[in-house]
Amino acid sequence: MRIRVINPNTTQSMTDLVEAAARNVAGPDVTIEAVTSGCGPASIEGHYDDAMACIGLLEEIRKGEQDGVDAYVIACFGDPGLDAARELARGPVLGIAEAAMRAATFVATGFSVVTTLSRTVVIAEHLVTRYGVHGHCRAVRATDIAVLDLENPESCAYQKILDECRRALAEDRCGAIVLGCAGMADLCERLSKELGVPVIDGVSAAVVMAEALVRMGLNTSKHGDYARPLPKSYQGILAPFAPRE
Ligand code: 2AL
Repeated sequence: MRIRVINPNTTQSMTDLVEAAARNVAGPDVTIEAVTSGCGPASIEGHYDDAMACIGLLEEIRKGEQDGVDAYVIACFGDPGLDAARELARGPVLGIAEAAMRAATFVATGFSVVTTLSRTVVIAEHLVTRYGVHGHCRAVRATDIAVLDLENPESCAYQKILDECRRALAEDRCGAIVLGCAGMADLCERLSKELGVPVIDGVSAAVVMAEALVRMGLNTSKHGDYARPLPKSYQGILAPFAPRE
């Protein structure tokens, strides 16, 4: 089974981190193919970045369909382009925010999300509404660490995230923590041990769930709105992305 894990930002070091997390949970017969978007923002931390990242992401889905990939993971907590990706793909496509939030509901009645910059909080809150988990999500908390600073030891990212998780557990009545960025995947195990509660990394959750769906023989429905995009002409710089027969 081939699962393509797409980092929709253009930072290769983040793809490497995500790839390691994905390989760590994948079953023995699963090949993880981690790819970095070929165009777009270096990190995704706002609505504009989110929108601009979709083209590169969808291009990777298009290539994956030509290559016969079985399932995809979109490794960014805004789940950019998720519905559009599902229109293009035959197999399942999982976003890490959706996978992490749903995983959290199996192990706690309430979870809090601990994410990067404050400006990304609304994006996660919109996803909570979209996925219908507002009855489970107690809070979305920012650490004010920029995505690319997660890799910078001088940002003290681990300590800031640990402190925010502790505040969430003390103040939010949550039993689990959802990590609000793919770049936090490498911190998950350590945080979980130190906090003594389930800490959910969306990359791991999405890989395991994608694998389960493929094993169940479930593909993305092509009946209705996830049917292939209708062929038509696109103008200007988007002309090459026009859907074809
Ligand atoms: C993310 C993420 O997972 N990757 C990225 O570039 N931005 N999410 C976030 N909340 O900052």
